[in-house]
Amino acid sequence: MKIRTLLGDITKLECDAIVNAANTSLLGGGGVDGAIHKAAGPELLEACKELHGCDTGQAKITWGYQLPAKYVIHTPGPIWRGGDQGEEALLADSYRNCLELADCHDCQTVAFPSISTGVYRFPLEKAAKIAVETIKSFESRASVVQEVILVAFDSRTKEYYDRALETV
Ligand code: AR6
Repeated sequence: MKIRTLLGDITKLECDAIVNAANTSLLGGGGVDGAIHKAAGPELLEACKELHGCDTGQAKITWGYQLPAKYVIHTPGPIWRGGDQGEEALLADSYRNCLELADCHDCQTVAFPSISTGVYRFPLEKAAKIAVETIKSFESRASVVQEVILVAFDSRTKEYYDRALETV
């Protein structure tokens, strides 16, 4: 399994699945969630309504509709509340559950945004390490997933990902 980083807009990627850093309502929001809904078109919101929300750290899947990606995997990451509310384990759960869902749906390539590090204020350095650790520990269990792309929307995020990939 290959892991790489990319600076760019996740809504433009032609991969089997892109991950959405959603909220527990799954009914859209700002940030990457807003961008994904805008690019996928209104059918995505209709599909999300049928899912009746999602718990933090869990994941649910829909089609990608107008997106170049076949599927969207929606996961609400944890809101950072200082670090003693199980945030690190919940962030790892988000990555792991998305990868398991992708594998079950025959996805070979999966792209992640930096879950929880925007509006949810999870510290970037910690989040990048958790992302890389969780993806690497999934490697031995992956039967279909061959490539994971960590998509950074800004260069600071990409630097933390690249550093984590070298050290974790
Ligand atoms: N492509 C890739 N990454 C992006 C894009 C994009 N088009 N747009 C933003 N990012 P955030 P969170 C980056 O706030 O912290 C929403 O309202 C962004 O720069 O989108 O998990 C949801 O509905 C940052 O690095 O997600 C929830 O209510 C990263 O994506 C809440 O925000 C995540 O930032 C979730 O907050």
